[in-house]
Amino acid sequence: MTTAVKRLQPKVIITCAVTGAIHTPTLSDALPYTPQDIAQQAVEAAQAGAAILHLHARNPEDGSPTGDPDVFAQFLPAIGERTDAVINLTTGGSPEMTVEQRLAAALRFRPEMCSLNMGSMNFSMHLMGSKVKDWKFPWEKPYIEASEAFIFRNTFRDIARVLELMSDFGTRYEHECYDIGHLYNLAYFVDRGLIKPPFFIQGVFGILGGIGADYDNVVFMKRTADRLFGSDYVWSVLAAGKHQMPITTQAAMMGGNVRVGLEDSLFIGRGRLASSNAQQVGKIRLILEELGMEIATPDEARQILALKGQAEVAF
Ligand code: KMH
Ligand code: ZN
Repeated sequence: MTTAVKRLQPKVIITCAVTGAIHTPTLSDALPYTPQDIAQQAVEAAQAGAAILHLHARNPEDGSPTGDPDVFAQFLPAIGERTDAVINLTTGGSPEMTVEQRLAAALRFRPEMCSLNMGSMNFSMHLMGSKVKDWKFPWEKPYIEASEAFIFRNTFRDIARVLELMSDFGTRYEHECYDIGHLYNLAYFVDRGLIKPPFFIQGVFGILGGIGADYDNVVFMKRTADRLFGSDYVWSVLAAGKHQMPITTQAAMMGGNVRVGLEDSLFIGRGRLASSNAQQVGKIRLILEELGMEIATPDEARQILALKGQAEVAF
């Protein structure tokens, strides 16, 4: 333990968010949406170094987001058979889903992890795709445009409900915090004993409606989390679009973990679309290893995050 980086964090956990609900098929041919493609890209991302796979489902015919557990069932077993990566299911879903729809897959499959969004907010992607003339599917343009009026609902009661409904399953959370206030919402639940350490905070930077992807903001969020939670939390960062690689690299340099994947950015470099999720995982892995950091295996991530283990899921 001679370097500052090693003192702060021996291994870095890479999460890959494989498809999400923000981007649409026209924006990138690489965005997976059939169960086969989601499974294949997830497995390849794990092989490239992702210890955690954050997963959404999409309708196989047109790539529109869905929370239907029957669609998740078409790719979860295939991923579980082919990799030992930690499966983390979304409970954020998409703008068009109710909180119940967002939770359905996590309730059925009882994964090792699920996301838990820590506050309500504007969440807009209406600036995306302004240059697109021909959309592959009719749902895409209205979906993107409607997000200008979207409120991403995560009230205290909603969060409490997720915690209550998931409490018997031993699932732990990726606490998505899109602004400093969301850390205080998390502290509210920690103070009431409803969330136990070590909890995994995913700082989200650069969503229109959330905190901006600025280096000062990353420092501010980390300092606030340190003040509120001391050593009770494990920190990770994602950043949207072109900010993905610089901001996640900064977070890792500060002792944090990182999330990449086509859910968060479709790009691999300036103006260059990524060819796959694995390409982004490979890039951040290379950057971190060149900086002298080591990448956590799935079992090391399980240990760091006190997860229940792959044998305890229901798929
Ligand atoms: N798309 C990310 C910015 C969720 O799935 O719960 C947020 C997200 C939400 O990952
Ligand atoms: Zn997500």
